[in-house]
Order: sequence, then C-alpha cells, then structure tokens
Amino acid sequence: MSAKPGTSVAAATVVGNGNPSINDINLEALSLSEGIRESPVCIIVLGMAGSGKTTFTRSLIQHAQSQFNPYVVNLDPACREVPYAAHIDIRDTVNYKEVMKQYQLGPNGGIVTALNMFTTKMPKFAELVRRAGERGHKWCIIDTPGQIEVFTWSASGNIITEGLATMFPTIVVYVMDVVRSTCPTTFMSNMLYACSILYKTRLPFLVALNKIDLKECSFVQEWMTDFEAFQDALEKEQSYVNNLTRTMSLTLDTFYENLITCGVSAKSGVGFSTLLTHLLECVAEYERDYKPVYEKMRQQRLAEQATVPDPAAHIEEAGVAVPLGLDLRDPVSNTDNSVFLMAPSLVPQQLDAAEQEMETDAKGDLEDQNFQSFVQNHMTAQQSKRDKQQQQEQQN
Ligand SMILES: Nc1nc2c(ncn2[C@@H]2O[C@H](COP(=O)(O)OP(=O)(O)O)[C@@H](O)[C@H]2O)c(=O)[nH]1
Ligand SMILES: [Mg+2]
Repeated sequence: MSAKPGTSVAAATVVGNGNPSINDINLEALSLSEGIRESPVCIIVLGMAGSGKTTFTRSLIQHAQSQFNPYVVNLDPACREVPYAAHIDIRDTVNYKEVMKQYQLGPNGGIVTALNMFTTKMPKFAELVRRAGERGHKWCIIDTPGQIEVFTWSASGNIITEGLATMFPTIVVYVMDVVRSTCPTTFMSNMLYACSILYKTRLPFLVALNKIDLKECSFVQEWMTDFEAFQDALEKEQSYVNNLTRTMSLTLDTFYENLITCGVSAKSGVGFSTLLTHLLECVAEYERDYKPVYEKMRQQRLAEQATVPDPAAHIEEAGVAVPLGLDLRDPVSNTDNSVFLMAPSLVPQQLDAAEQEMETDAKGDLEDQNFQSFVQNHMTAQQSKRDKQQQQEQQN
C-alpha cells in the first residue's frame, strides 16, 4: 500500500527507497541536449473510468517485477488507496480536497488542478525517473486518473506524455473493459476514443482487453478484423446511431490494421505473459519508428532555444517596459515608465497658471466679440425693419 496522502498543497514527499522530497530534487543530468535514454521504458496506462487501470497496474508490476524491476507512479489524485506500492504518488505532492476547498472547485476541477500543480514539477519528476533508470529500474509504470479525459484532454496530460516521450522510450497501454463493450455502439465509441489518443500521443499503442475472466474477448478481435461480423452484430441492435456506427467502422479499418490487442484479466493475471511479449514489441517499435521522430523534435527545440533572442537584450525594439506591480489605482502620469491607458494625444495636458489665464482671456475676448457682433447685427436688422414699415406708411 502507498503512503497516506500529504495534507498541504505545498507538501511534497516521495515514498519508497528513502527517496528525497520532490522539491529537494536537484536537476543534475536532465537536459535536452542529452538525447533519449535507454531506460526506463515509460508505460502510460490509460482507459475509461472503471476499465481496470489500477488493477491492471498492480498485475503488471507483479508480472514484470523479476525481469524489469518497475518504478511505479500513481497520478490519480482522487483515489482512496492503490493496491500497489508507488514510488511516486501524486497524493503526496498535492492534496486534491484541499485544492477544491482553497480554489472553490468541484471534484473534476479539483482533480484537473491537482494534476496541473503536479505538472509544474515535471522537470523534477523526470529527474526522479532518470535516476530510477540509473538504479536499475528498466520500466516505469504510470497509472493515470480514473476519468480518462483528465489526462488525455488536459494540458498537463500532454506535458507529461510529451515530456517523458522526448526523454525516455514511452508507450501507451489502453485498458478496455470487454464486459462494457459487448454492445457494438459502446465498443465503437471506446475504439474512437482509443483512436483519438493514438493520433494525439503519436506513441506505440497497445490495447489491453481487460476482464476476460468475466467475458471472452474473441468477439472484439473478430469485430476488428471482420467487417461483416461487426455489421451483423450491429443489425441485431436497434439504435438510432447505427448508420453512424457503420460508417465509423469503415473509417476505423486502417486504425485496426496496425493495432496490437491482448486479452487479459487484471484481477486473475491471465494473459499477462503474452502482454509482456507485446510490450517488448512496442518498445522495439518506439526505437525503430518513433525515436527518430522524437529525436527530430528534440533537435528542433534545441535549434529554437539557440535562436530565440534574449528579450532583455532587445527591450528597445520590443517597446517600453511595463513596470511590474503597477498599482492600477495610481493616477495616470506621463512619465517615461508609465503605461498609457489613453492614447498620448488624448491625455489632458497640464498648463501653467499664466498660460491658463491667457487662454481664458483669449477665449473671453472671442466670446465678447461674438456677442457684440450679434447685438450689432440684431440692431441693424431691427432698424431696417422699422425703415421698411415707415416707407410703407408714407406710401399709404
Ligand atoms: N472481474 C474483474 N474485475 C476487474 C478486473 N480489473 C478490474 N476489475 C474491477 O473493476 C473495478 C474498477 O477497477 P479499477 O482498477 O479501480 O479501475 P480504474 O478506474 O480504471 O483504475 C474494480 O472493482 C476492479 O476490481 C478484471 O480483470 N476482472
Ligand atoms: Mg484507478
């Protein structure tokens, strides 16, 4: 069993083998310039809630122990307890209930935020994984949060997956509950999810068809290889999404072609020796196909780092620096360091007293002149009116 979760958000303790706190880790050898290491191989365990990820992780640890001495990571901040001894447990770094309280979040927001907080320590996490590799851990197994989207559709999930894949050989195991997939439409949505993760992560991918102690998985493998068999199953189901599912199954054909599947029971351990063989195939696939791609990405990042100019050196080109910590209640001034909240031409100009007096005088004179000419014009108009009246009276 793992250690009890920490109590404060800032607390960070890593358990097992007398490891130091994650905050105390000094980044020694981790750098982009070093290249992808041989070990440990990172195995990220993904799958829908309740598909059996945690139980699968436990079984995988047991089966891989003697050969691969796995280093174990739990990234689910909301689980009560895990059935294995974790070397790194997110619950020791972040207390998700405390996060919910402090940031007034619901359970989902709390879990996502907890994972985000953990991800801020990604370099230290990666350093621990690197050190584990040096100590002889050939595999690093990573159990992810119960709700799959917390990991697959969050920035932190991306950062963790990509971060690991650019430093270590990394593969994804998608755990699928065969009992829940007997309905063709549910099977299809599960497969679409798997497909989207495959294209998103761009990593070797293995589908573990779990819970075969309850239901044989040959029907899933048949649906994947035989289009007609899937259509027959679909015919028997009265569902308004049948047409969509039919079209989707055609689309997924290419996805199925290269997909490795393996039936297992995480509970009883059946199928795990075959699974280990498939995992080794995935590692070879990473070395052969994926490593060159990640190597290229790493080189690009190095090149970017070398060409990105130091912003401080180009401050004049970038514009006037905005002082940090500016109190927005401060009156707007026109000193060189200030932020212009109005276009400079619209900021009222301060005039000195004499100038102000002169300006009011000038204005007053103009107004006086205008008034006098108005009166003059008015009097002239009145006079000409009276003259006209007199002329008319004389004519009559
Ligand atoms: N019968 C059977 N039950 C399983 C198997 N794997 C997991 N379970 C059960 O499925 C439930 C969810 O498993 P869990 O590992 O917590 O799923 P997670 O949310 O994906 O981590 C638990 O009740 C497990 O005991 C299996 O291979 N066979
Ligand atoms: Mg779990």
